[in-house]
Amino acid sequence: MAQNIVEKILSAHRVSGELIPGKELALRIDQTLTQDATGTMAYLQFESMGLDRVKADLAVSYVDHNTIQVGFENADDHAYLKSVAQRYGVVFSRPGNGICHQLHLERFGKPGATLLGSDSHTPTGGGIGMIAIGAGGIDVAVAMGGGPFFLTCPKVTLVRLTGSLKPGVSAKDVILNVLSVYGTNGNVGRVLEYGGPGVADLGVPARATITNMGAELGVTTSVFPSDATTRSFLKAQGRERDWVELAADAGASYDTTLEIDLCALEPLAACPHSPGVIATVASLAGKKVQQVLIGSCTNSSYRDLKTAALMLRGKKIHPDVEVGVAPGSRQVVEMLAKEGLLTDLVSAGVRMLENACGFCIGNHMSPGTDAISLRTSNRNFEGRTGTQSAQVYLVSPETAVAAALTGVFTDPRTLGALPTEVAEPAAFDVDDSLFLFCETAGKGVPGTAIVRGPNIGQVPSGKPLPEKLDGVAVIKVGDKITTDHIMPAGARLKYRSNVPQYAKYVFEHVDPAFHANASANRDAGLYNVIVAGESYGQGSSREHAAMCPMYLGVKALIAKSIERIHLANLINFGIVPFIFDNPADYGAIKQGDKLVIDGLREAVSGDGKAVVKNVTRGASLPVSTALSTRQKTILVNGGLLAAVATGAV
Ligand code: MIC
Ligand code: SF4
Repeated sequence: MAQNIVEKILSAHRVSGELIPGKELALRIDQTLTQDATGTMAYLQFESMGLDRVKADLAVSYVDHNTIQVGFENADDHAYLKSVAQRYGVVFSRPGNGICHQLHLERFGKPGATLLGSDSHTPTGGGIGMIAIGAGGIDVAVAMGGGPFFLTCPKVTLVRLTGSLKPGVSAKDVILNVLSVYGTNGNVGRVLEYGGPGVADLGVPARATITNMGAELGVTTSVFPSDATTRSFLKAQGRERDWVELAADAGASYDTTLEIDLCALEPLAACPHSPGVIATVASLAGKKVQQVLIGSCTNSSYRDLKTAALMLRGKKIHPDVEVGVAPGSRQVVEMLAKEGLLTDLVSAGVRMLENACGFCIGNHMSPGTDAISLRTSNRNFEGRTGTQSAQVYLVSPETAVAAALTGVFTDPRTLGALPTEVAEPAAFDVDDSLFLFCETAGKGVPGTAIVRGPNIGQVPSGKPLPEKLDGVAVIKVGDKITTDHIMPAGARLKYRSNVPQYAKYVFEHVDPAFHANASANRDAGLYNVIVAGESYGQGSSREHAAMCPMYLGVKALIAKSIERIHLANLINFGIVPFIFDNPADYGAIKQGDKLVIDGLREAVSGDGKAVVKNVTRGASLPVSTALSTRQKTILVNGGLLAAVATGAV
């Protein structure tokens, strides 16, 4: 039977389950990646599984998020990650090497392979034809140990590209266009497969920008074919041997199709405070801009930064705008330096930033009060920059540079002659010396002492599901609550390895009393329940957004809908993810209400149907949770680690 690309890769990696959309599927994972902000917990959980080494073909541990090192915490984390990598046979990417997704694309990704990463932008690998999926750290730990990854078999949408991009319009505008069509919610359980004649017009960095930001749609992943362009990219990275051709069979079928004519696209921007609020740059023209930042795993490739440097050549940035550039990898910096492009950037007045996540995660370069910041990154959630009142717009590198020069939103096409599309080099500068390959790669060095500074905490353990839930609606939130709302990033990130400490900041900017209220309920023997609207848990893969609430005694969430990675994380940490049967019942609970669910354990192990009794208001609200047998076992045992420890899964 004719297969599309997604079906080809999924069927080649199927361990169990069925390739029927909506059914649970277990996949063999070829490669894993972690980054430092999620990695410490992933490796602590891996350690607790008692395995003697990593079993996946390749596991890489990147340090790219918390590289600022204010205080001892980040440095402690790096030392732990380095030692644990050596001990278990994980490749360690030292700070200074670059951003995980850019580096993985450059040095390790393989068309046709599966990649599981503890970061929601792992689908960047889809740019070279991988099925690359973001997941919580514990799922990645299981995959490192050779265990399969369980997911809901997705529906596949074909995004059929025709035509070619006009000068001044680039990959970011393609994905912003897709976001304008599909929005940031309602896309769970879907993969976007790109195809059509327009694919040939896009280089690998452009494809990777598009698959990277597919994460903002909430899809499981996005994938491009592997063709002659992919082959030249891998060849230029000295890895032509990793290339295989990958195309959909003639007559392959898709659930739905979206047609995009690349010629018809124009520069776009995602407006505050969601990647799904799209406007044309032309409609914003003239609006004053205070900050422009180019970089992040979405737009920090050699192609993007060379384009920026050429646009800035011989010019100066506007006196009212601060401009920063954070390259994606050391390779990119070296190539820019050798070609004199770094000089173009610096002499234009750009502040060169470290090749790391940096500004994107809000750990520096916070804009001023009420400032408008144009960024080439992928998320503009409120407060993510570290400045609650800042207004962040997500744009292409071309639009970012246009504003850097003029001080206002400017359609780059109005700037006059734009540089011609940057050609990929025939050979990239390859220098893998900031990767520490374990001498006995994949085997590990059993005697290695693991370095545990005071910032390295313990993994909290979950308690089995009670027969009955006696609880309190500890918080009630609205729609589109992101993991940044639940577990703030930025300056708080450094507590990632220490759950009791990090838990103090759960919902910090939504309800500053959350920690105190939740702790008081827990200490009084009551369970905490979170009540939410649509699309709860958008954004990152950070499992802390489930782990820290679990630590504070949260045992159930009742929402109108829940996003994929977060849903899996809730189950992994023993929090029951209920959906209102009648969305209007959301109005029947207020913060602080006493809630009781009789027969909770029975409901979860059975058909997932339960009734929430709102004791305070005398209402009975039907709720449901759709769980696989494995997920039921995990919840009943109090989470994945507990279930693994008891041998239940
Ligand atoms: C993000 O962009 O929000 C992050 C930080 O990269 C997260 C991972 C994390 O929370 O560490 C992600 O996207 O998964
Ligand atoms: Fe890093 Fe930002 Fe990419 Fe997350 S989105 S991996 S913080 S660059």
